[in-house]
Amino acid sequence: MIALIQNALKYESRIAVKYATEKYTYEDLLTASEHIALALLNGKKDLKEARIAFLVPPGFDYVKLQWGIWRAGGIAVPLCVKHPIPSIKYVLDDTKASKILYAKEFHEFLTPLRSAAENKFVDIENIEASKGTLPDVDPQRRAMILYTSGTTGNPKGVVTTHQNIETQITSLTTSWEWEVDDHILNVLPLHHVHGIVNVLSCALWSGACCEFLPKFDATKIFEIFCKKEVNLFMAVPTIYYKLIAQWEKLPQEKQKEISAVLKEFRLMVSGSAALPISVLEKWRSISGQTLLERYGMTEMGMAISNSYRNERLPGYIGLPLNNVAVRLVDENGKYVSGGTQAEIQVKGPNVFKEYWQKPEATADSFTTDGWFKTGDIAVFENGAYRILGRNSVDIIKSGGYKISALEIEEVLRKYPQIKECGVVGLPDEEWGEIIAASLILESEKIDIDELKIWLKEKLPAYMIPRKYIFQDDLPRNVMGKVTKNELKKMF
Ligand code: MCA
Ligand code: AMP
Repeated sequence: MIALIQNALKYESRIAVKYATEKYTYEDLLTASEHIALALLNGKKDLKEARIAFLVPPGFDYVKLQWGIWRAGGIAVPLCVKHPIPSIKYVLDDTKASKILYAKEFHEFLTPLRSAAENKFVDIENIEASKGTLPDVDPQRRAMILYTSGTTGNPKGVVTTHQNIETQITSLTTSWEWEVDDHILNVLPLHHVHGIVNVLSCALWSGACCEFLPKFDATKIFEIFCKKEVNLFMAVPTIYYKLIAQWEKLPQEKQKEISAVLKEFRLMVSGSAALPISVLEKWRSISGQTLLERYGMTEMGMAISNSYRNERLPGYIGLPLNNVAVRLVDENGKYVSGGTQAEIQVKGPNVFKEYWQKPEATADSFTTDGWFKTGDIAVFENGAYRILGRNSVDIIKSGGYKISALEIEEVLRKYPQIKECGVVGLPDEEWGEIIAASLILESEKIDIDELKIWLKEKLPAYMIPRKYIFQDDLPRNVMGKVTKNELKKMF
């Protein structure tokens, strides 16, 4: 049996999932996921790694589907509840999902896709009971596909096995000393590792409680915290920035109440993007908590982390987690020692299996001796790693999301009034980076509000450029390639 599910047998009567006033035990989760698994199998012995996509809001349904798919031997493909149809279609086509399980609220939204393959789409309320036995799923088998943007082509499906996920979970549950009595609030999207592995799966591995707040809302987060049940929180730096802004707006009495509650937390973690020292310090003054910053990637879960017990260095990501080997390698493939900046490379059972049906991209992302090339540039100094940036300007991190400038440019170029464009990320304290586009127009004028409406149908909201300039031509080098660092200066 999959270790995460086997583990749950130990905690049957404990609360696994909470959402508003709804509470579900581990026993509820085991029963509901078995029901889903048997229904998906529908008399078959094993789904044999069929890709099963699911589109449901964060909550008990999400977890029962994820576990049900795994228990039937399928590959779980979580879809983002905020993505527009073209992004959803891309994932369904790329994975060749054999079933798409969805919550009622998405029925209408999915109409354009459903009409072409009605029998693949299943409203989860209509899942019918079936009898049978569940397969024994080997830990080396593929478990999940999550999509990530890169510097070439379309987003790639990152395939992790049950073994990969188990290692990603246990390196965190041991390092951050997860306990059975922990109670975490999950406000993160559930199509990325941060929300799925670090928060949800670590909680469930530990017999702890994962409470969901499906939509980020600073006021509601503080309300939940003030009930004094939650003792753990993990988020991207933008969320801490927004919580600080919200706290600052409150009357003094309320501020005091919230600060007193926050001081009692066991642990607060930040990651997915660089944590500005200003945010770390402000949050410390509000909450008494020194955020634990860690570093990870969809392809490997978490690799490097500040210490749970010892001093946490602001601006640094810490040291490799247990079971994770890390080295710094320069552009000539030479291993560098302390003080020199170079690429982070990672090896270990946490590292993904492959990019879905992209053997060349998979091979390119590893060295010949099996190290995963992260593309992140770091330095080792003062006894810890510090991230300096990435080896590509075309990868933008905004609100913790990894975004490809090239993907946005490709869509912009399809707009009738746009002849050419260049997209960059500009430093921003709240979002990490904000997306900016330089447009070269076919016509004299363009209505940016109309362009944004058009873009919203094609791209997730977090990929829509927020700043625009208009140019006659983009800055280029002698080879004709757009010089993005020059372009950044022009904003
Ligand atoms: C939204 N808005 C933005 C952006 N996103 N503006 C600028 N830049 C952006 N990136 C604007 C919207 O247009 C809207 O403005 C307003 O903010 C609210 O939009 P909404 O979609 O409701 O945003 P939100 O819910 O407030 O989102 C903020 C967020 C979200 C909660 C910080 O970005 C988020 O959940 N980020 C986490 C992503 C994550 O989990 N990444 C982990 C992947 P208007 O009202 O004017 O239209 S990385 C990972 O997994 C690795 C392994 C790792 O290391 O963790
Ligand atoms: P994703 O592909 O969405 O999983 O994002 C992974 C990327 O997020 C990494 O390659 C880093 O560039 C970035 N990242 C994650 N954690 C941190 C951190 N603590 N500091 C700086 N960058 C980070």
